[in-house]
Formats: sequence, C-alpha cells, structure tokens
Amino acid sequence: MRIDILTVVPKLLESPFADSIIQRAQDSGVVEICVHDIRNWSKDKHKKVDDEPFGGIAGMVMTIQPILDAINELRQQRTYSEIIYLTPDGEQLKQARVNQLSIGGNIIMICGHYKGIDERLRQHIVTLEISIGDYVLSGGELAAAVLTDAIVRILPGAIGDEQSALTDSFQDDLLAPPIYTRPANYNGWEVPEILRSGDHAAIEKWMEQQAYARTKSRRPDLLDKDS
Ligand code: 6GU
Repeated sequence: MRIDILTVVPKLLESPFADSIIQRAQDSGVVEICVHDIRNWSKDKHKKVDDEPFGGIAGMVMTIQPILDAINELRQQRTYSEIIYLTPDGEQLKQARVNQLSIGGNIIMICGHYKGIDERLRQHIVTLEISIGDYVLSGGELAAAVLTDAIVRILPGAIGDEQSALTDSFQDDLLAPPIYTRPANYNGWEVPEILRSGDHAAIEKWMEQQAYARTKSRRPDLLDKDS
C-alpha cells in the first residue's frame, strides 16, 4: 500500500512515521508513506498556496491549483482508492473505517490548514472526509498521522505477532481486558490468580468477561450499537 500525504507543514509529519511499528512496516515494504509539500506544486511566483475567502470572511483558504496539480501528478503514477480530506466536520473515525481502508488500495490524504481547502475540491476530488474527534486541531497533519498509524499497524506483516492486532480494543466492539506482567506481586499488588493458573480455557473466559465488564462500565454505547 502507498499513502501520500499533502501538507503545507511536512515537518510535522517527519517523526510520527520514523519509529517503531510504522518505520518497520516501511522498511519491510508493507507500506510506502510519502509526505509532500503542497508548495512544490504552486504556480504562484511566491509559492502561495492560500488566498482570501470570497464573501469578505476573515482567514485564508487553501487554493485549488497546487492541491489538484499534486493529486493529478500522483494519479498519473498509480491508482488511488480514496482521496481523504482530514477535517473536523468529516466522518468521525472508527476502527471499522480503519479496517476497511487497510484492505483497500492506495490513499491520498489532504491536510487542511487555515480555514480549510476550497469547497470545490471537496465536491469534485475528495472521496472521503475524516475527523478524529470533536475538538479542533490547528491543522489536519496530526489527524493524518493518527489515521495513517491506525491503518498501517494492522496491515499484514506490520505487527510481528499476527494475533495482536485482532485482540485490540474496538476490534470486536469491546475494550481490551486488563493486562499484567512480572512480577506477580509488586509490593503487595497481586496479579489475579487465574492468570497464573495455567488453565487456558478459564483464562480466555475470564478475559472475555473482563472485556465485557470494562466495556459496560466505561463505554456502554459500544454494546448497544450494531454499526
Ligand atoms: Cl481531521 N482536522 C482538524 N483541523 N481538527 C480536527 C480534525 C481534523 N479532527 C478532529 N479535529
């Protein structure tokens, strides 16, 4: 899979992909993540990528030309299944959408800045709009990093332990159960006896019960939906 991210602040996206699972996924060829500076496509002599909104509204809007030229150049090189615009008024990101994107094809992400991008790009070019929650960030970059991380970590081969991604919170609309490691007793804080029993069937059942109880108390909304 290839993910191309269009931004006016590429520096913001250097470190999120430069370590750990996401770096390893790139090294092993599971994914190619390319961050592009939208200014490189600007035909303006000062490399401008924004302009004043029509209607006498305050703030600046990202113009069509550099973004569309960047997308068209990328599209000449390969096909893309989604052109995603990261925006607070987009669809709120959930694991189901992440799963779907991870088995789809290549993705372009557009990071908005200032007041956002010209509406006509959203109408004619963007295929999916994503928000990562009901709060406002200063740009779409951190949201693009969140979305990319969530997609890449579940790509086949990204996590060494293939079981691991499937047991995440939210994969089955349940939160993850509590988890412990050595020592079994830390200054009187005990690990639950059952986890040390060696009875794998009983442990499995306990973990399911814990996951359910935790979901019921913390996120009851997850239990009474079928989306
Ligand atoms: Cl995708 N962008 C911005 N600027 N703010 C957000 C967001 C996106 N998702 C939540 N807040």
